[in-house]
Parts: sequence; structure tokens; C-alpha cells
Amino acid sequence: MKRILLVNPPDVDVSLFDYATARRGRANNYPAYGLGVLARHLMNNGYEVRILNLNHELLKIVVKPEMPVPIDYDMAWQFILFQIVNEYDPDIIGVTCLFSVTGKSLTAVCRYLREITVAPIAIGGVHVTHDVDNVLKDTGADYAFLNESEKAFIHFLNTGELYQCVTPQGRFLDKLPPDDLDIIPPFEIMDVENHSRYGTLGSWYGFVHEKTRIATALSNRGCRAHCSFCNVRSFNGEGVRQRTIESVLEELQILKDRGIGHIIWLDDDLLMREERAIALFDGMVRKNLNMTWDATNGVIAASLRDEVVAAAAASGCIGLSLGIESGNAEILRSIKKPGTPRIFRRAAEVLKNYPQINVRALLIIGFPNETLGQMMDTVNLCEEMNLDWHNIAILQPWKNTPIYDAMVDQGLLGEEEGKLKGDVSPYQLGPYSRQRAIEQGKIGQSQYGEKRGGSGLVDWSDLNRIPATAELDDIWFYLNVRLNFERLFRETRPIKLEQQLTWLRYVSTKTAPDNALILYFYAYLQSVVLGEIEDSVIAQLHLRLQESAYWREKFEQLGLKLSDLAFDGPISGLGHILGYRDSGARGNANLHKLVLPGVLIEPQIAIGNGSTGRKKQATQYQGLDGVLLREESLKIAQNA
Ligand code: B12
Ligand code: SF4
Repeated sequence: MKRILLVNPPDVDVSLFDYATARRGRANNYPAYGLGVLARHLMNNGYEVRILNLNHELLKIVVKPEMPVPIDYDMAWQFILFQIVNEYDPDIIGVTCLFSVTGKSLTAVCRYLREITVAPIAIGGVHVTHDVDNVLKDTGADYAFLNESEKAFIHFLNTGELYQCVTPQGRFLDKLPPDDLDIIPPFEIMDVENHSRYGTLGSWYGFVHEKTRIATALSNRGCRAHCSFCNVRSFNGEGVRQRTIESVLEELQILKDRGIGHIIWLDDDLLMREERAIALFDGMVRKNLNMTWDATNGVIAASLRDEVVAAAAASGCIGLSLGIESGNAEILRSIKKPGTPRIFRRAAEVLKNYPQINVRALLIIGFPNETLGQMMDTVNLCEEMNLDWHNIAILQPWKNTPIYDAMVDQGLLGEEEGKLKGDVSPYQLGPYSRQRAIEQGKIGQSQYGEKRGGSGLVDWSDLNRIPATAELDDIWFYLNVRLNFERLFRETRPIKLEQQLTWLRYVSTKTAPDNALILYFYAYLQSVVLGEIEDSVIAQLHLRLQESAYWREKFEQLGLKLSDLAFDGPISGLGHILGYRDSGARGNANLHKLVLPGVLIEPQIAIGNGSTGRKKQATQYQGLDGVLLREESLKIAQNA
């Protein structure tokens, strides 16, 4: 019998790894689901399999309190890999690579394997498929399997014949697509229940209790749409293929039995065939799974009908991302997004009835020839829709997508993949890591030749202007302040205020404790929801403003002052940046005497209004079991 070792490389290579973030438990740590699918097929065919999730094993070491900071990153994963290869002595090693951002890490792992074993190396996954020749050359692998290749891989192991595969010797491109999707990964060999102990998964990790175990599940493959910037169609092919509901429910039950309390759907198009989605969610209720779930990958707005959202909410949905990308009809058409501003508004109307679901808009700026006015259309639509948060990305043209090819044709792309002519980064960091890199001046020096965005203000005077790519960081900053932070001053719904407090508590302690803007608004929300601001938050904010010229400059631009959180005083600032009229001074908050900083829209909620207000908010909240918000609400109510 052949022994197969399947390896998931560290999420990023040493140059992008952030020790401090990882030690706070905030590095990505997903179960290697794709390898799990492969493993189950292999086991069904009589092979012996081990899965090594190097990212997970590495994070286990990094978060140990006794570990020196920083550890020798490369030596640590090499040691783990060496031990297992030595002990297991596999006949063949399969290495996966989902994201291009993991590409360098894949290369490092394959090259190290070459040094320590003669076992053949096969690679696969989205990144491998989309840049196969370069990846094969860089990694020195023996076989690069393309697309969904579980069947092709097993056929190769059984017969030696190659399908959907490129090797240094040739291309074997005939297809052997999978015919059985009702496959449940062998979670028992994946340590699935422990991933969320060492890192984070999905966008709503801050909303579940920190002891809740989180895992991923897949119910559909592919997507009905064909957005021009997306790799899904070129990887999974046309349309959507669905697992049977019974098989998905069985998978959830297994996860539940392993102690998982929250699920992140891996689907690209979770709501495809709305009646199926409803049947799946109803099945979760019938099975009494009592789990919460979120769809970190965007769902398609057209499917957000009331019956669908009602069933989702009843089955434990606490978070949905909504793929919007742009609020401009022309841009939406040009990128072939399945949605129009009218459809997005309609979805927002439905979602308003389910405030327990925290909804995030996925947005992109920097499409080819996108003007400032078109970006403003996005802002206006989002302000109208009033969703809970906006994940704004700068366009990242991935190889093997229509937008990539079009940008090459238009001369907008440089030689290297994703390198916009001398400007934006090919592989972006998360938004707050990126902001940190800008603050620390690292982006200007990065190996990718990124340019630091200007630190100045955006000139919005000519809305027909197509901004230079170097301006996109500043535009991102403006949009982020306007869509995510400024709107907090207008939020009055207790359940939403508590959700925002929970979210900012999480990002200000785990994701970006160095981000002064987040700290400032976290303090503001504490005052509104809890009636007081923790001294430690003020102290941290004070420290950040003292030590960071970047944040002092940003605060000055926005008219924000630390003193706003402590004294009465005149309001200034934020408004002139955000385009609002100055409504003059306000003050007289009790407790910490919080005065709202320079946003020029009156808050519609009393600040620091004492225990009655707190009790009221707590009892109004109808959360789901296991959701931190609810526990916090009860705690507040009890203390009040
Ligand atoms: C779920 C998902 C996520 C999840 C979690 C992913 C996870 N690690 O579990 C979250 C939401 C966190 C996420 C984040 C991001 N994602 Co994402 N994500 C996906 C999604 C929708 C599904 C992936 C999946 O689990 N598929 C199911 C499993 C079963 O498939 P699989 O892993 O590919 O494995 C199969 C085959 O590839 C093959 N295979 C895999 N390995 C091997 C190895 C061997 C040896 C063999 C033979 C075969 C083989 O066999 C398996 C069975 O068929 C894909 C889209 C897609 N359809 O692939 C995008 C996708 C991978 N994501 C993408 C992007 C861009 C991102 C982000 C950069 C977005 C952002 N701007 O932040 C981040 C990056 C996160 C990071 N590392 O920093 C892009 C990647 C493009 C690229 N070239 O890098 C994709 C393709 C979507 C798109 N828009 O184009 N993502
Ligand atoms: S809707 Fe999402 S998954 Fe589907 S093609 Fe568009 S971006 Fe890709």
C-alpha cells in the first residue's frame, strides 16, 4: 500500500509573517479542507494518508507563551516537516496552495522537501492551476495537478496515467473531473477542532465566544456568476455543482460531535437555488445542530429574499458578506457583477428585518479607468444601504481572470503577475496590516516594489478624474473612515451598537491594537453602549498618538483629538474631510464627559446615559446561543 503525505504550507512565507499578530491569536488558521477532500478519496481507494497542516503546527509553537519572539520561522516549520517525513517515510507527497499570497511559502516547502527526501512531489490548488509553468519551475515539483483534481490524482496513483497535470516533461491536459461531491473530509486526522485555538477563521471570529470552536464546511462548488476579477470560473468551471443536503448535514453533525460550535461556509455561491438553501437551513434546525454560522465569502444579493434570510437566521446565521464591489451601474456591468444598485438596495431592505445578522459589504476600488465620481457612487449606495461594515479592497488582478487579460491588453499591468505598472502591490496584506506597513514606511521598501500612498488628503474636486494607483491607499483610508467609522456616530439601534462594540473590541485588541482610529472609535462606542470608557483604552490611544507621527497626522487631518474623549470642547474636523457641514460645538456628556469629535452629524443617542439605558439595550438584544454579544449583554444587564 502506498503512504501519502499531504501538506498545507504555512499561510505566508517569513517575509510576510507577523509575529505579534500571530501571538495575539490573529493569524489565519484554516483546516486544510481541500486536502481533507483528497484524503477521503485516497482512503476510500485503500491508501494510507496523513495530513500535515504546517500553518497550524507552526502557530501552535508561535503562540506558546514561553517561545522567544521572534522564533526562527523557517527553522520551525522545517523541523516539523523533517520529523514527519523521517518518521512516516511517504511514497509520495502532495502539497496544496490555495492563495497566490501563499505561493512563496509553497516554493520554500517544496524546495526543502527536495533536500530531505527522494519521494516525488505533487502540487495542486488554485494558485498552482493559475500560474502552473512558473510555479512548477519555482517549486521544482514533479507533478502539478490542475483544477479539481482528486480523481485525476487517484487515477495517477492507481495507473500511472496523467490527466489534468503538467510535469517538467509535458502537459497532460485531458480532463478527469470529479464525479462524487458527497465527500466528507476525515476530520479525525485533521485536528479540525483545534484550529481556532491558535488562529482565526473567517470574519466573525470576534462575535463568537473565544472558547467556541470554529471549522469550515462546503456545500457547493463553483458560482453562477462570472465576475471579471474572479478566479472561480477558470478554476471550478461553469456554474454550480451541489452536494446533497443529506451529505452536508451529515458533515455538520460530525463537526458538531467533534465540539464545533460555529461554521464558516467555504462556498462561492451558498444561496444558489434558493429552495435548496432554505431546505439546507431548515435541515440544520430540524437536526437541532444549534451551531452558529457565517458566510465570509460573499453571497449573491439577488438571492437574499425574505424566506431565505429568515431560514438562514433561524439556522444560526450571525454574519453574511454581500458581494457588492461597486455602487456604480456602469462599473458593475463592466465587471459582470451579478447585481445592480436596485438589487443591492432591495437586499438591504430584507436584511434590515434581521438585525441579529451582522452584514458586511465587500467592495473593490481601483477598477481600470474608475473615476472618483464612480467611487463616490459606491459611497452613496453604501450609505443608503446602511449595512454594518464595509471590507474595502484595492483591486488585485489575479492571473487567469478576464480583468487581468484586459489590463495587460490596455498596458496597465507590468511584467510580473498583479504588478500594476510600478504601483500597487501584487499581494495585498489585510487592510490593517497594510495600514501598519504604510505607517511603518515598509510598503515603500517592499520587495514587491510597492509605493507608499501619499499621506495627504484626497483631492475630490474633480469627480471625473481617474486617480493614480498611488492615490488608492489614501482613497481607501477616506472610504474606510467614512463608511465604517463616521457612520457609528449615527447608529442608534442597540443591537447594532453592541455588534459594533464587539467588533471593535476584537479588532482593537487582536487585529490592530496599534491602530489609533480603531481605538478612538472603540472608546466612543464604549461610552455609548457601556456608559464609560476603560482607562486602558485611553492609555493605549494616548501612547499610539505619542509614538506615531503617522497617526498624529491622520488625527489632525480628521480633526480628532484625544481630548475629545475627556473634555467638553468645540467640534471640528472630520466633517470637512467627509463633506458635511459644520454643526458647531456640543458637549455635556457625563461620566468621562465625552464630546463627540469632529463628525458633523448630531449623534442620535444619549452618551453615557447610565444604567437604565444599559439595561434597556441588553434586554432588547436577541442573540444566538454562544454569541459573545449576548453574553456581554447579559453581563452588562446584571452589573447595571
Ligand atoms: C473559502 C475561501 C476563502 C476563505 C478560507 C479559505 C481556507 N483556507 O479555507 C477565506 C474567506 C478566508 C478566504 C480568504 C481569501 N481569499 Co479566498 N477563497 C475561498 C474559496 C471560495 C474556496 C476555497 C475552498 O476551500 N475550496 C474547496 C476545496 C475543496 O477546494 P481546494 O482547496 O481548491 O482543493 C481542491 C483542488 O484544488 C485540489 N487540490 C488542492 N490541493 C491539491 C494538492 C494536490 C497534490 C492535488 C493533486 C490536488 C489538490 O483538490 C481539491 C479537491 O478538488 C476560493 C474560491 C475557489 N472556488 O477556489 C477563494 C479564493 C481561493 N480566494 C481568493 C482570494 C483572493 C482570497 C483573499 C486574498 C481575499 C482578500 N482580498 O482578502 C483572502 C486571502 C486569505 C489569506 N490567506 O490571506 C481567490 C484566490 C486568487 C488567488 N490566485 O490567490 C479565490 C480563488 C477566489 C477568487 N475571488 O478568485 N478565501
Ligand atoms: S459572485 Fe463571487 S464567487 Fe461568483 S464570480 Fe463573482 S466574485 Fe466570483
